[in-house]
Amino acid sequence: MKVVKITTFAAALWLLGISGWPVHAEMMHHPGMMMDETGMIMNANPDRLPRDCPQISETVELTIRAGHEHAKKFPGRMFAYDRQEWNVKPCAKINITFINDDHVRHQMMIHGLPGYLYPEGMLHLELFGHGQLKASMIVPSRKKTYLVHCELPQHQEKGMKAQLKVDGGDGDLPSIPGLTDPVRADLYPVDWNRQHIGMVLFSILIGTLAPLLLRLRIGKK
Ligand SMILES: [Cu+2]
Repeated sequence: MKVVKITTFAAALWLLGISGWPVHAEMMHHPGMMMDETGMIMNANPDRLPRDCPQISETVELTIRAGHEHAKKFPGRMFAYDRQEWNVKPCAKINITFINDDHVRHQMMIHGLPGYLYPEGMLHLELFGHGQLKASMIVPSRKKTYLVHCELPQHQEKGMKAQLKVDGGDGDLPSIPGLTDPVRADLYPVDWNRQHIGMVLFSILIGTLAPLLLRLRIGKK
């Protein structure tokens, strides 16, 4: 009986395949997930109110850009969002336009949201390359700071970290480029032995003398 069921299922799938049913061409819809060739949206919430919100307090249009270009102002960083912090009112509806200015994959994930509205507590936007996506969310009323980041390997460490504050937030997150210090800063201690001191003094001497000597030579000519 089981075999018959499986065979019927396989036949149905095959029929769908040959009938040209546009299963591949269109955006894939799963509960809470939308995906096409440009990117993916998980857990968007344009209309369900958080339990603590009697109504939407404000509607905010937010454009968030991601890419290498935005990291140029942060020495040593590789990727970043165009802004590192956003502030909204309690129970705000946020219409997000997420733009990837790079040709590599980037995500914009917001963590710590209530699980009954956002499975696993997150909103997940992802672009497989250059392009843009739109998704909406409604934040709860609680005064809170939410983590916004890209979870691709090393992207957060390389600068793709930001924070979304509701009602001013409940603090700052560490290691946000240009905004907050890391919990533990990398240390590069110098061993100040005789050799090192000698090298530094020698470099200063050369650096001071070389231009002078050069000027003298040019003067003679
Ligand atoms: Cu990224």
